Amino acid sequence: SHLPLSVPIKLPNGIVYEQPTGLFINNEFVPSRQSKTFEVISPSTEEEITHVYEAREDDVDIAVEAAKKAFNSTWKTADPAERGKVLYKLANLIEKNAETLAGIESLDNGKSLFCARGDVALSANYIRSCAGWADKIYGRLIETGSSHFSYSRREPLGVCGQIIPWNFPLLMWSWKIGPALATGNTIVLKPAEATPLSALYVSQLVKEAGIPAGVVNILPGYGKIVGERISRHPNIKKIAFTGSTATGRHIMKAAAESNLKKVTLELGGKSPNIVFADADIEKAVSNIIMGIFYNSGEVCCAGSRVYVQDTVYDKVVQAFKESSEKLKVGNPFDESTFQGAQTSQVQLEKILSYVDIGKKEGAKLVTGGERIGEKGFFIKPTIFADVKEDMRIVKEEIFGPIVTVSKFSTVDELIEMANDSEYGLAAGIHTIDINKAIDVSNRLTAGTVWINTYNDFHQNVPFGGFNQSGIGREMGAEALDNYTQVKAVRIKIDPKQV
Ligand code: TXE
Repeated sequence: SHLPLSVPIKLPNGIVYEQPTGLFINNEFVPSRQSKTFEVISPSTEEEITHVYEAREDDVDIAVEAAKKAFNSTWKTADPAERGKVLYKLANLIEKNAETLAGIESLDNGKSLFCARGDVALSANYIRSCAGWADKIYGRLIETGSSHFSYSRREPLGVCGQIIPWNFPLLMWSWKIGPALATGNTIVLKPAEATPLSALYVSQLVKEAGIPAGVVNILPGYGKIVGERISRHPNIKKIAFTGSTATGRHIMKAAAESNLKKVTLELGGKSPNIVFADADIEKAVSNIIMGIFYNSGEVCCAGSRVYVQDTVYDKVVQAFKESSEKLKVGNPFDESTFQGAQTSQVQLEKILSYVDIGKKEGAKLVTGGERIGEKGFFIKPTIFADVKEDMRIVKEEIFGPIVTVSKFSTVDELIEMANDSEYGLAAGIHTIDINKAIDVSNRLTAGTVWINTYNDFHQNVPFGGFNQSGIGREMGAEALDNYTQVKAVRIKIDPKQV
């Protein structure tokens, strides 16, 4: 293949930039060993954007070797403040390139610029937060009596494998690399095959920020090839994955069967978003819209099951329908677009198949349920009401702009319905009653509970799943725990020598 290592791309917002196409290993872009490439398409036009090099098993081995060398020679023992310094620089560079990055995300993923700009801001904030943590990683001094001096330290794990999905390519990159780098680990990361462009673009910024060669390695490629090799690699000490529950389960098995690498998983969800009769209905409706239609519904914690108290049920369904029908869906680069394209044809078809399933199951289609146009993967915001709790559209993660609305009367009945899920990622509560809000949030099986808000992230607030929604937490102090291991040191004090 004669694919150049970078190609000029003109974004629909007018920005022209150079897109790297190579694997990023040892701070250089290189062709894959086997010179294979794959096509990257724009979900909003279905046209080819470019090809990029496709990593294979042999490339993984080379990248792991580079990461291992960088870990042992520089990064593990670097002055923690130095790690912080380069991460601060990286955060600044992300901000400096914000419009280009947002454009790349919109082009590659199909999401609206409105959503993409939010991702870029969250990513920069999170990398900056990790920069701040870098020199504040502490062990403990443990009092064990006068015969010993005991303390613990938190040490990095080594080379970490990271596999990310296509719904938030840049944001998931930041959630993965931030805590790993702050704590002194090195990285081999695989972006999703559908959306490799932003991770390659920011690799230039990684180098520019002064992160040493080999610390961050980026390998675009397929899950079954690169992902599989990462999951089973004997020199990778930890794997962090975001994606489907099925693939997460598979990765955990691969980690166990190889070298028992530590595993953190951020998986699917079917999160309840609850509206009590006393809620501010207008605000609640705007939050249930943000909950399910933000990012075209491709959000692991999407509020995909809405529960409305019986006395306001009809009113809420009506207001939800009217507001949803006003949402602007279409060209992600149009400044007024709220919802862009779904990321792939496979997803488009999966989502539309659930529309048929819902209809067959006898749910009431309130609005939407169709593709928009014939070019680009656009779907109308879709609401099913009057659902039964055992319907597949209520049980299974659809991962698109489709929501079900159920009715409840008592809190006990609500809790039972809301918690009846194999997942447990997030939940939303809308009420003006503080007692109800706290009581219900305590009783929900969810890693995050949003009260009178939804899909509302902050870099210092941990995020992750109960049940089969995951293992471990991202962001906040908790994320650092997943990237360090505790070493206990015990020194015997010999009184004779005093
Ligand atoms: O996910 P996969 P898919 C859910 C969502 C979606 C469904 C299927 O419901 O409709 O999953 O999407 C890599 N070893 N979510 O098939 O397979 C793959 O290359 C190692 C929710 O795209 O989980 C990509 O980089 N890696 C989710 C990443 O895993 C493998 C986000 C995610 O792809 C692999 C995405 C393997 N054997 C999908 N197979 C969320 N929680 O946000 C694939 N991969």
